[in-house]
Parts: sequence; structure tokens; C-alpha cells
Amino acid sequence: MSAHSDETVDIGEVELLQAPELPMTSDAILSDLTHYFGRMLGRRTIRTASPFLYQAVVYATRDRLMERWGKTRMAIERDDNRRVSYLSLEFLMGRLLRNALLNLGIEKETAEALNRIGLDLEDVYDREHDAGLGNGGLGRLAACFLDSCATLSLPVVGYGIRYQYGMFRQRLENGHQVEEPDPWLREGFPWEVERFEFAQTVKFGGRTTSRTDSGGKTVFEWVDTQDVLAIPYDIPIPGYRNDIVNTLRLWSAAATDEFDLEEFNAGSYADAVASKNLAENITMVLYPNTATQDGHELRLRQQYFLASASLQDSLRFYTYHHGNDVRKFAEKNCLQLNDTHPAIAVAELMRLLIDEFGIDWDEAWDITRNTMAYTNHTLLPEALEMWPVSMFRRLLPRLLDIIYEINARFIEEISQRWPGDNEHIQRMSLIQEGSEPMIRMSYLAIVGSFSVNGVAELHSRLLTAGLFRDFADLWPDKFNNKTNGVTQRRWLAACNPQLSTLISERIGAEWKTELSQLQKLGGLAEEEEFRRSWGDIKLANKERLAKNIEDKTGLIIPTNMLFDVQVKRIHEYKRQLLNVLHAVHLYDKIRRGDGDDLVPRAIIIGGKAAPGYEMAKSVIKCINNVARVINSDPEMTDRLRLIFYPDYNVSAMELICPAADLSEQISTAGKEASGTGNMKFMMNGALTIGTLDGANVEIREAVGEENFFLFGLTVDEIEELRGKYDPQAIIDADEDFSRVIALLESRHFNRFEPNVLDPIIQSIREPADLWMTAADFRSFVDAQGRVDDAYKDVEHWTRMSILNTASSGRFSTDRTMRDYNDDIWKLDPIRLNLK
Ligand code: 26Q
Repeated sequence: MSAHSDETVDIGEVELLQAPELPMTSDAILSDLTHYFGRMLGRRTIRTASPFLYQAVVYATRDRLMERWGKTRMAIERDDNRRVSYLSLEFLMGRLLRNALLNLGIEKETAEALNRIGLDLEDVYDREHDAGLGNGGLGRLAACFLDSCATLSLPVVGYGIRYQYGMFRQRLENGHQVEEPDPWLREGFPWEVERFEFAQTVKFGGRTTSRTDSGGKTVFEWVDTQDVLAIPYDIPIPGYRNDIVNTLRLWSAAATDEFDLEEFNAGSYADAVASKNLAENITMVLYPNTATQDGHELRLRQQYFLASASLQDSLRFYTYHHGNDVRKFAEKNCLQLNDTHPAIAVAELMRLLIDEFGIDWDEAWDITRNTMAYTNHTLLPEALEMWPVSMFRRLLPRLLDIIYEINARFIEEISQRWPGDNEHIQRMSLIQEGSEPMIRMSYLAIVGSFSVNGVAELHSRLLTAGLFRDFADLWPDKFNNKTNGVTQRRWLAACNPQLSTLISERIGAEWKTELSQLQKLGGLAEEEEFRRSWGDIKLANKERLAKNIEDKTGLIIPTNMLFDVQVKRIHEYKRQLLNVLHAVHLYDKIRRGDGDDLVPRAIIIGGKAAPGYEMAKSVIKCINNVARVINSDPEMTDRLRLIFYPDYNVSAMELICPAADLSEQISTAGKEASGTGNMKFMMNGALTIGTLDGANVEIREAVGEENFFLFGLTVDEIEELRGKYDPQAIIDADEDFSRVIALLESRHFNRFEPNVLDPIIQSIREPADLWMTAADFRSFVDAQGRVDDAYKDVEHWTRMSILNTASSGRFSTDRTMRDYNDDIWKLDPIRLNLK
């Protein structure tokens, strides 16, 4: 075969099989990174402020990933493995270098290489920007999933969007949140590989036409569209010391070269070129999640862009083995939808199968329904995604046709099940009727999937009993639970190296891939020597965090204080306000001379408010105002601190969770789907104060009720109270509570800012307060009293801390991914032996 034929000569394959692997020694690493620094980046001297050393280290690391990456891909192709596409509008990856070195097993060697030229790997780590392509839990979960799938050798590809601007950066001005853009790509992102050879075209706008073909079949065409190019950028996802490297494929939008020929011909060349912006806007910025989802057209464009490009990519991959015979697509593919954000994929797969591959409706529907699986992450009805039909008609007319057809056939199906029950049918319709008809994306996802799961046992139960009840009646077997987790590689091994070493010294290192091994720590809790080491490490981590907080805010936190931490997005249901009420109560107690029994406490709160979520922004202002008064009162200096941790993100959590004594998981029961911060804290030996909500329930079961500070109303009690809730009566009946409210109302915390706290105070007093903050005040304060008592007995506290880590084995995403694979995906692990 001639080398010019571009058909089958795969030079890459030949090379990969024969070239020896790069050495993993410090010598080789040093030689590679100096090569990149000098010869590729063209730099001679290292300036601390410049990113080039970091980049050179990444290139040296990436080389070692690249060869494993190629082999992983080849093994998947060779075996024609069934594979999963994890579709998510968010991947909150954070920094990648430390984890890549840990998983490759060359952290020591790389540190040594740098040491030899007088440099410190920790400084290099710090130079990396956080890849903040997500809002919070849902996005970080996707990132933890990728780490676990690679570690379990599962052929899973993450598909997402390469936003130019990630999650906004948070600055504080006089206690108000100010948002700043996050230009995380500004200095380049050395991990990614552009794969323009796999670019896809995504259509928007236009109209649909139909005609009858020669065989008498009706054929639909989507014409006069405005096309956008989707260019994939691949990021390597290494498994833990198993030579697997999976892929995160992020799509970036670009104008097709044929844009606006009319304008071009009319002579306005510059205008035509400038209209590129319209296309490229699609992947410009990550949308923050608000309390209620308001439908921005650009967000819908993002969703369709991701779904269409990823599905076309999966079909392209499939046809490599199977040609245009797509009937086995569902055997070889599963698409896991991370919430409804990519749910338009249901209709898009139908479109591609019917319009592009000529399959008829029934067969296309079978394939689609055997391919899609949907994960729900919220119980809040107001957060369920809906898009106006009118917007679909304008932007995605062919997809609207398909959704109408899916709905018509679905309604036909349920009319047979519930004949004449029109109300039932209306309730379940994919279209919510009204003056502005809306498409219910969660219903589209349920109808089009073979699996629907919640993310914690309680959440999954509430879904089938509440929001999705009708569907669970119809298809009970579709619904299942997959309790969330976190990867222990990042959230213990990498972020808490001292504890990690201590644990491995005593029980071996197997916990890094089998977290249930941690239960062996249980016995050690009785060893005094072990408890001392445990306590020393917690203290060292608190010192590290205290220093970080001092650098960021100027505030000094004594490390003998109990570190009481609540970090997560600011949302009313998460009840940061309840935490503030407790802080004000402690402040009041100390001021009235009744605080001598209190344990010194540093209350640390961090999180971002969606820019359009006014109430959440008021909560931030409130925390900061109360903090300023507390922290500037000399009487509080060694008793009470309140800190608002600015710009909370993944890297911040890596410093924070190893240093926490107490983890605040205090959402209104029934509102937090799972929570995953709760698991990171537990793994690092923090105790939890929490409600019976989300995964807290399972955390408490795992660690035992005696090692968990439970408070608050249950889901049933909350529902029971609705309509009868009288917060003012609760306040009046509780002296401590009355004093707290009186202090807030006295403008003690907003002397020169009249009214800034009004919405906050009002919300607590409001009988319609959905979050029932006042209802749980007393029980929360009492539980905090029990925390104090427990903390005073250091030995007892340390024992409980060890038991929390020891019981956290279930909360590894390795377990979560095994559960997904056993029940939903059914993938065979990748077999690497390529000889
Ligand atoms: C939707 C439409 C338009 C713009 C933004 C959004 C949007 C974006 C992100 C809506 C929601 C989100 C994120 C939700 C989220 O993070 N949910 C959390 O998911 C975690 C992982 O399952 C759970 O642990 C948390 O309980 C849940 O709140």
C-alpha cells in the first residue's frame, strides 16, 4: 500500500507498539522538562511570576500520559468495547498536575527532578489555574466519576464544553459579592490536545421540509440552517497506576468557513467575518445556576451544541467498526445524562438515526430508549428545567417536530393505561400547556431513557414518591438509586498527604483503590499513640489553613479553636443563615457573660451566590457584616471568629477539608439531593452536624448515631408543618432566639447601612419561608452544645474523628461507578495487553 493513500496506514499504531516507554526516573523527567522549558517554550530563566516552569512540567508529564492514552484508545478500538459517554454541561476539574503525578506514580521523581535545580514542586502546583468549568456539586461529581472510571479501567468518555470563561471569581467589596470573569485559558492550557480532525457541524435555526422519496417514504429535511463548527479538545484522564488514560472531550464552537456568503457577496467582507462571533459565543461562558431557571436562549444553544456534537462523535466512532448499520448502536453505547441539561440528546439521537441514517421511527426509538440513562440531581420543583416551545421552534425546529411526535406516541401509550383520565395525561405530558407552552426536559429524559436514578437513597425514594411519581407508577423498574461519592485519590491521598501517609503506614496503601479498607482504622482508634498522631496531623492542617486565611483576609485564627466549616454554593435551602443565627447567638452569649463553658470556635463559611440570586447575595452580605462586628470585638478574640472565605473553589476545598473539625450539613430536610462536601469532610476526619437529608442519612448510618450530631425536623415533619408554620411564635417562645433577632434588628451589624439586612430578617419571620429556618434553630443550637461537650474531651473527639474516616469507605466514587456499571452501563473493563 502506498504511503500516500490516506486510508489505512496507521503510522501512530506502528510507532506506539515499538517505541520503548519514556523512563519514569527523575533524571529523565528533569531532562524532559528542561527540554520543554528551553527548546519548546523558548525560556532561559525562571521567574516565580511566570507560568513557564509549570508548563514545562506539564509537558513532561503529558508525554508520559500520551503513550498510555494511545494504548488505551487502541485497546478500546481493538476490542470494539461497549462504551459510556458521560454527557455533562459541567466538569469541575480543578487543578490536574498533582493528581496526574499521583496516578502515574511519579510524584516523588518529579519533586526530586525539581529539587536538583533548587525548585519546589509545591510552588509549581500553585501556579496552575483551577479549571472551574462547573458550578458546584454536579460538576465536581462528574470530575470524580472520571477519575474513578479510569481507575476501574472502564471505557467512559466525558463530553463537555470548553468554556472560555469558567465559574466567575468572587471578590468582596464592603461585604458584597462582586463577580469577575475567569479567563482560565489566558496563559494556555497545556493539558489539552486539539483534535480538529474530529470536528463536527451543529445546525441551528432554519426550517423543516418533508418530501416523499422514491420508495413512498416520508423524508424530513432541516434546511436553511446556520451551522456552527464543534472542535474537540481532549484532556487525558489517568487511572491510578494502571496505565489507563481515558478522555475528557470538550467542545469549542467556531464559525464554519462558509458563513454568511450573502453578506460576503454583497461586499461587506468585514461584517461577514465579524459575524463569526455569533457562532463562537456559544462556548464563551458557563452559566451560573440560579434559584429558578430562567431560559436564556444561549444556554439552550449550549445544551444542543454539546448533545449534537457528542452524539455525532459517538456515531462516528461506532461506524468505524460497524459501517452505517446503526442497529447495534445501543449494544455498543450508553449515554449517561448528567441532569436534564443535555436531555435534548434524546431528540437529537432520534433525528440523527432517522434523518441521517434512514432508520424508521420505531426502530430509532428502540435504539434511543436502550441508549439513554438519566441522573436527577434536584428535588426542588422550581429548579426543573423547562424551555418555551416558541424558542425551540425558532432555534431547533426539527427537534421540536420530534419532541411533539415522541409526546403524541407517549400520550397514546398512557391513554391505554389510564383511559379517559385526562388530568393524569396532562400531568405527564412532555408539554406544559399555558399561555407560553413549555417543554418539560425531565419528562423528555425519563421517557427517552431506560434508567432514571437519584443520587442518594433518600433522594431517590422522594423522587419516586413525589416529583416523578406518575412515571414511577408506569415504569417502576426504570427508577433506581446511585448514591454519590468522591474520589479518595484527590480528596484524601493528594490533599491530605500527612494523614494519607499515617494511614498507609498502619493499614497499607490498598485504601487508595479500595476505600472500604479504611474500616481497619476502627481498631486503631483505641490506641493512644495513634490518636496523638491523628490529632497532630489535624493540627498541622489547621495551621496550614489558618495561614492561608491570614494571607487572604488578614484575619488570624488561633488553631486551638474548633474549626466549624460550611462551604458550598450559597442557597436558601442550604441554610447558611441558620449558621449565622448560631454565630450571633454565641456572640450574644459571650457578651452577656454566659460564654465561659463555650469551646473557642472559628466558624468558616464560603461559597458563591449566583449573580442573579438576590437573596443569596444578601446572605453573603449578612455573613460579612456579622463577621466584621465579631472579629473586631476584643472580647471575642480568643473565643469566637467568623470568617467568610472568599472565592471558594476546588483548590480551596483541598486546603479546607483536611483542616475541618466540624462539617456543617444543615439543609432543610428533603431539599439537598445528596451533598458531596459532606463526604470529603468525613473522609478527612471531620464530624458532621447535620439534618436527615441527602447522603447525611447514609453517612450517619455508616458511622453510627453516636458519632454524628443530628438535629432538625425530618422530611415528614417539614411537610406536616407546612401551612401551620409560625416562625414568630417560635422566636417569641425562645429567649435566645428572641435576643438574636433583636440584635439583628437593632442594626448592631449594619449601623451605617440601614435596611441591608431587612430581607434576611424578614425571610426568617416569614410564615411562607420554604426553608423553615426558625423551626430548626433550637434543635441546631442544642446540637452545637453537644458538639462543644464532645470537643472538650480531646481523646473522645479524636476517637470519633478516626471512626468517621474509618467509616467513609462507602463514599468513594469507585463504589459509585461500580454500582452504575453493574446496574446500568454493563461495561467490560479495558484490557490493555496489546502484544
Ligand atoms: C440550569 C439551567 C440554566 C443554568 C444553570 C443550570 C444549572 C446548573 C448547575 C442548574 C443546576 C446546576 C447544579 C446543580 C447541582 O450541583 N446539584 C447538586 O448535585 C450534587 C451532585 O449530585 C448533589 O450532591 C447536590 O445535592 C445537588 O444540589
